[in-house]
Amino acid sequence: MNGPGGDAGVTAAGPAAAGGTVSTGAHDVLMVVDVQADFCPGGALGVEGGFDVVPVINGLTSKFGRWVYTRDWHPHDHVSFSADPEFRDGSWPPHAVQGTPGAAWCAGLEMPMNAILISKGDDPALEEYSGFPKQRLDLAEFLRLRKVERVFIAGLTADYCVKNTALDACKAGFTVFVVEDAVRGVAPDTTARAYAEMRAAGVTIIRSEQIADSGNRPAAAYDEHGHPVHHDD
Ligand code: VGL
Ligand code: ZN
Repeated sequence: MNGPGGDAGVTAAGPAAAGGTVSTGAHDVLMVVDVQADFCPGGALGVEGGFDVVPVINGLTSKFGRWVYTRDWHPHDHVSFSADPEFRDGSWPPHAVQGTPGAAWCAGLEMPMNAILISKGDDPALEEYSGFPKQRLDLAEFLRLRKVERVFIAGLTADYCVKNTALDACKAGFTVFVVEDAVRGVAPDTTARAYAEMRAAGVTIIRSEQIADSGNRPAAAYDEHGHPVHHDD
């Protein structure tokens, strides 16, 4: 083996950025960000092409052994909601309200049974774009303890939650990939700036067809009796 996931020395900004292949393996996680009805066409904050990410993401899940799915999960009186929304940071229409159809997953999104679910934005007073929310579970530490080294990010929206998730993943020390054909943004200008910011932070932008599967998977966390297994490596 020659690096995380068993790929032959492919690292961030290396061959992958140049169009090469990245092989996923035991030290990788797929993070699927906010693929919810309200961010898809017809939803309160629907983005162009939002539905198109669903089949791409569904095609990626089998190439990973760990998955985190995040969802925006706002109370009805969330601080970001405006009666006269400008569709920018701090001025959104009510969206992804807990328990409403708009907060449900986009039609057709598949989810592995043992995916981790992160709900965020549920404090009325706090905006929480990132899938590494500062409250409660320390997701970065959770992933580190499970030997995760690389985070592959897909979902909605490029300019807000995907961007903030990718930047936080970088800050937490992970090698970060954003799968651009599995991502859509709110607006072209903010999306272009988001990609520039992510690149500057060290994120590698790739396409789903560059992602191959080494077949390596994380070691089992439980034995056949359902008891936790402790691995030293
Ligand atoms: C998002 C705007 C407001 C997102 C969430 O998921 O990117 N965007 N809330
Ligand atoms: Zn939101």
